[in-house]
Amino acid sequence: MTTLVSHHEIRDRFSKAMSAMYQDEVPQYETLLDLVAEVNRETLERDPELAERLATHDELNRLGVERHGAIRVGSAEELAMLRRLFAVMGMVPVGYYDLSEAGVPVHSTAFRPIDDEALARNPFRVFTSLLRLELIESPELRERAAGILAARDIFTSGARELIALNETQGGLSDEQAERFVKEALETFRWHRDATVDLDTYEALHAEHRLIADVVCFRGPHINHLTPRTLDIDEVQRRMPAAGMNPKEVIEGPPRRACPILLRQTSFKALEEPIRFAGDRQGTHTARFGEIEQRGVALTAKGRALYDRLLGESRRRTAGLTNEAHQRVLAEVFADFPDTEAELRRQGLAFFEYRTTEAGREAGAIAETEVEVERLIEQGLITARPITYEDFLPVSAAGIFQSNLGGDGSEAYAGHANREAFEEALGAPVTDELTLYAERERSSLDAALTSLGIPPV
Ligand code: OOG
Ligand code: NI
Repeated sequence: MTTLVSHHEIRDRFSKAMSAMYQDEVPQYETLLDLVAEVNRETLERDPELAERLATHDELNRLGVERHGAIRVGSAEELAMLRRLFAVMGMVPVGYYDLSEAGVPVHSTAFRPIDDEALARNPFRVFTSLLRLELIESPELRERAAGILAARDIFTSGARELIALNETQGGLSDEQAERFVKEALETFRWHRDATVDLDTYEALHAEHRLIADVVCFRGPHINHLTPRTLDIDEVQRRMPAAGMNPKEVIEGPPRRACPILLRQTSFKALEEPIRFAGDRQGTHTARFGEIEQRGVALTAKGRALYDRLLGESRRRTAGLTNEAHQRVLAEVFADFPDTEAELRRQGLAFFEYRTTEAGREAGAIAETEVEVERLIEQGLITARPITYEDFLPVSAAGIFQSNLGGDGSEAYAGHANREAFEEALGAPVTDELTLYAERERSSLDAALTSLGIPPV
C-alpha cells in the first residue's frame, strides 16, 4: 500500500515552487515581495492590536505566502485538464466570472481550497480564464487561432500520468507528489519562443492583446502572483520609489475600519523580448506583480449594496488619480455600514461564531429565544468576520485592462455564459455565497447548541 500525502501538502509545495520560479523569471516581483514585507512589518509595529489578532488566529507565519496567481487558457480541453490538475492539490472551481462585459473576451473561475482547515494551511488559488474564441469577429482569424491552439499540448506527459494516478489512487505518494510539482510547474513556465511568426502574432494582437497572449505560446505562463499586504495604500504609494510602475488606481472598495471584500493593485506588466518563428525578434507584455488586501465576505444583500455604490462611484471617478479616486470612493461608501455589529444586524456580511470561555462556563441558557446580538453583548459568544476568498469581476477587469495596455474597455456583444463555461470545464462551479453561508450557519448552530439553545 502506498502512503499518500495530503492534497493540501501538495498545494503548499506547488505554490512555493511556483513562487520561486516566478521570482527567478521576474526579478521585479521579488522587489515587490520585499516591499510588501517591509510595509507589513511597519504596519504590525504601528498596530500591536492587529499583530495580536493575527497571531491568535495563526495568520502571522503565513502572511508573506502568495494568495493567488492567474493563467489564461484557450480551449475546453485545456480547461478540463486543468481542473483535474488542480484537484491533485485540493483546489476546486469556485465562482463564475464574466469579463466580456468589461471588454475582455474571457470567462473565468478560481480554483481554490474550500474548507477552513485547507484555507488556513495554504489558501493559494489560481484565477483561471478561458478565452472565448466565439467573440472574435473575423471568422478567418477565429479559425486560425483555433487551429494553433489545437496543435499544442500544455501538459507534460509526466503531468498527465500523475494526474491520472491521483484519480485512481485517490492521491499521490511523497515521491509522486514531488514529481507532480515538477511536471505541473512546466505548464506555467514562461517561453521566450513564440509558436507563431510575428505576422500572426500581430494580427491576433490587433484583434485583442489577450488573444495573442493566449494563442501564441506553448503554454499558459503564470501571468502574476499576489502576496497579501496589510496596507495596500502604502505599498501603492511606495512602488515608484522602489522602481515599480503601479497601475493608476487601487481596485475595489475604499479603505475602511471594517475592510470588505478585496482591494487590489499591481505593478504594470513588463515588456519582454520574444523570438518569433522565422527567427524574428519582438516583444510581448503579459507578466506583472499584484498585491491584495482582503476583508469580510458579503452576503447577497451586502454585495448588491457594494455593486450599487461602486457603480455610482464609477461615474464620478473616471480619469482620476488614485488619491482623488479614493476620496470619491470613501464619500460614496459612507453609505455602507462600517462597524461589525451593523454589518451583522443588517445582514450585510458573513461571520463565524464561537462560544467564549464565559459561554462555556455559563452552560445551558434557559431562554429559548435569544438574539444573537444579545449573546455577543453578554460575552457568551463571539463573532469574527469571514474573510472573502474569491474575486470581483469589475476589479479583475481593471487588473486585466491595466496590464494589457490601453483602456480598450468596449464591451463584447457576448453575454455571461456560465453553462458553456461549465461544459468546457466538465463540471459545475461551486457557488461561493453558499460556501460562506454554510460556514456561518454551522458555526452559529454549534455555538448555540453549546449554550443549550436550539439552533434557529
Ligand atoms: C487575471 C486578472 C484577474 C484578479 O486578481 O482579479 C485577477 C488575469 O490577468 O489573467 O487576477
Ligand atoms: Ni490577480
